[in-house]
Amino acid sequence: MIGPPRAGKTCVLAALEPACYAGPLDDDGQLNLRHGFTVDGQSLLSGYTVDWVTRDEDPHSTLGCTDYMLEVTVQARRPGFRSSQRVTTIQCTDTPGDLLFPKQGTQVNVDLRNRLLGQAKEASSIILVLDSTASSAELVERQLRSILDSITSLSGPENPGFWRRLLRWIPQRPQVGRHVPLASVRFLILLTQIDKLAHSVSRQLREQDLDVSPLAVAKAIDPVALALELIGERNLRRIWSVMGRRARLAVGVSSARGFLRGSSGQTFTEWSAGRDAQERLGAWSSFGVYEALRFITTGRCGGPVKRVHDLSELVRERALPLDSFPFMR
Ligand SMILES: Nc1nc2c(ncn2[C@@H]2O[C@H](COP(=O)(O)OP(=O)(O)OP(=O)(O)O)[C@@H](O)[C@H]2O)c(=O)[nH]1
Ligand SMILES: [Mg+2]
Repeated sequence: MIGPPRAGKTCVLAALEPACYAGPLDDDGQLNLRHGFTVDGQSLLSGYTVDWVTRDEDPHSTLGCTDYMLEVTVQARRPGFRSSQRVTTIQCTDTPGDLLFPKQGTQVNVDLRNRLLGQAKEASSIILVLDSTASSAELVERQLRSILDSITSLSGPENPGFWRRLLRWIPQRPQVGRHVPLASVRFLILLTQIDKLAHSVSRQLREQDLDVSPLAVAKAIDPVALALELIGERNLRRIWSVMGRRARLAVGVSSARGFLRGSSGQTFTEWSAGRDAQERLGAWSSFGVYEALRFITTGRCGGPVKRVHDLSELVRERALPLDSFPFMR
């Protein structure tokens, strides 16, 4: 999990487990995700959740790389067949934002950065987390190219994968500057804190006598158009260009804070003010977090996570992703 500082990486991680128990999210009933933390991370992440949801206490900025083991059970139900279960264990690394995306002048721990890049090079999935309400275009433009160069370069992996080990036996030219496609089979660009953006759009619409709830706004946002807006066509194309032939790229919007389901569609933040811990915990449910985990585990897209099938989709046709809202037409 990589992304600029304060993008919301830790909050998304903390919301993964509760998101799996928030209700019947898979409409077609074919997949069901459950997961549990199997090692040290467990109490830490649920502690963050409780403090944040019940008392609005922010998690501290992540200082080092922290590994969590997630165990995801995928239940496939097909009519006429006995349901089958597949358990996927994911080692997930939460990273400090300023390790890969330092602001200018920030001292970076180079050893830790290189270790993380080595890990990203071998990762089956990469989630690039971006705050949908903050401009990270400059940081991404400054850093993304060198990150992608490092994780696709042929030279110097600490722990080379099978093909890279094999390639070493074949006499070859010096590998400096040579690149291979990204080893990851899934790349998700996750645009977080969408509750804040949806809330402000909903307010603007109300001023124009359009009554659209924040949840309805969040559901109508086109993730790819928003990503184009946030980091630009060039950066999305950079990511596309390093993907392997069978790898999948998806863009999603999410909110770890979430919305109230049902008719009001308020954001959790506006609803929870002045309410006690018990009430808050009962009502809290994230948005798009479950779908992000489902993509990482199964490659399946849906809801607020959209797959990018072709380079031609990464074109900034519209000035604003809001143009794609059905109620704006
Ligand atoms: N409203 C809202 N705020 C959020 C959401 N997710 C995160 N935040 C806020 O965003 C801030 C940063 O969240 P973190 O999860 O700590 O961000 P991070 O990417 O882990 O940051 P670093 O560890 O510093 O790299 C905190 O103040 C959170 O309260 C969300 O879905 N909605
Ligand atoms: Mg963090």
